[in-house]
Amino acid sequence: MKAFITGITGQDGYYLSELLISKGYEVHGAIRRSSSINTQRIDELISKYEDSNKFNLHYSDLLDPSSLSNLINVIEPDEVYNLGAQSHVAVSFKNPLYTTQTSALGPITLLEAIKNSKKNIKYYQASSSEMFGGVNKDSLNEESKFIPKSPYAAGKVFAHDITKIYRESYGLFATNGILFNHESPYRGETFVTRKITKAVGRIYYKIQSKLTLGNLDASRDWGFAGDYVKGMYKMLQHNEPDDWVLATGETHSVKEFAQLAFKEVGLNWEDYVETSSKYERPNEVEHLLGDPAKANKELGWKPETSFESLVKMMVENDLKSAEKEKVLVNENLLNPTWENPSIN
Ligand code: NDP
Ligand code: GDR
Repeated sequence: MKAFITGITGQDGYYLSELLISKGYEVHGAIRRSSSINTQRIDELISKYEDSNKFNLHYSDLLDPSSLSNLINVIEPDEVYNLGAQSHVAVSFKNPLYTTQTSALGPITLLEAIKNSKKNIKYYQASSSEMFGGVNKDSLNEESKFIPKSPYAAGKVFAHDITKIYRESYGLFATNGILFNHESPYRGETFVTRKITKAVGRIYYKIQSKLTLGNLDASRDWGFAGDYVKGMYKMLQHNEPDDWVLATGETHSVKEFAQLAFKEVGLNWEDYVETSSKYERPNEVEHLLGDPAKANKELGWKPETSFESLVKMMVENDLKSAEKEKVLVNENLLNPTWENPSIN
């Protein structure tokens, strides 16, 4: 089996590649040319499979249609996982066109290439709980209404709809995985969970003094990325294409996440966390809670990692990296620039 993954350098790209390789797949991934190295998460896979055809990378971009259709023709994948996106909701307000183009044009280009190939290629679209908008405290499922609140979410709604349209119009095996937030030690450092656990590690080792966040009352249904990629895979093995929600069925506030993360190292979060409107969004998604019953019933999928284990896993990882950073800071080999908060 061959899989083609866009967004392979991202959090989910790493976990999905590992999973598919363990199942005997030949994995192909699209990477973007970048002025700085963007393969940190998958470097381990690159070197491990250097002498085999199990893990292969190709330059491409979701905004370069010819490169995507060429890759579909050359690789002849059995499955395409479209994970690529400008995935930061706050940044999508600053770069709305770019965000929408990657979210919307990428999927339609891939679906066209699959349709034109006349091969039975299965397609997975990375849909998002952000599409629901989080306007009340209801538990959300595949039937819930989409009320997008950001350019990111609006682009994802388009991609979700076009995936369904290609499924219904042309009989493509095109699925949408509506995934609620999922995190890990590989999570991007400007998403709130990782921003918190990175800061906890550095504060513990006294190379950071405070953590500045935005809306502490927002709540999310947070799961572990390693569990969620198993659900993506299961969707493409199902006998019929469809749409499925993956979530834990629990929601926690940003405040609760911070409280627990600081508690892991014996610190009181209130001594270190401050807030700034700089990290607030023009249109906030206040509350998200998912209902994974359909995925549980039809795919046999369930989350395996609790909220507490997730926080612990992320804190432990970031403690180890902060310990190494402290050595470099003490030897003046590293400038602790994280004291000046990033722009998102
Ligand atoms: P990341 O932000 O970690 O990774 C995004 C990936 O997309 C990176 O590989 C990035 O490349 C790539 N990318 C960005 N722009 C382009 C472009 N123009 N062309 C090609 N590739 C591009 O995201 P996650 O792994 O967390 O998420 C995977 C997908 O799932 C995304 O589509 C996200 O929107 C969606 N999603 C994520 C959820 C989550 O909680 N993690 C929940 C629901 C949906 P580079 O490394 O070069 O920047
Ligand atoms: P989200 O994730 O927007 O849910 O999108 P993020 O971690 O960025 O925000 C979660 C909530 O925390 C609040 N928040 C902060 N967020 C960030 N990034 N930085 C802060 O300092 C901060 N303080 C409070 C936010 O306002 C928000 O309410 C993620 C992405 O992975 C999307 O691609 C994906 O589709 C959704 O999850 C499901």
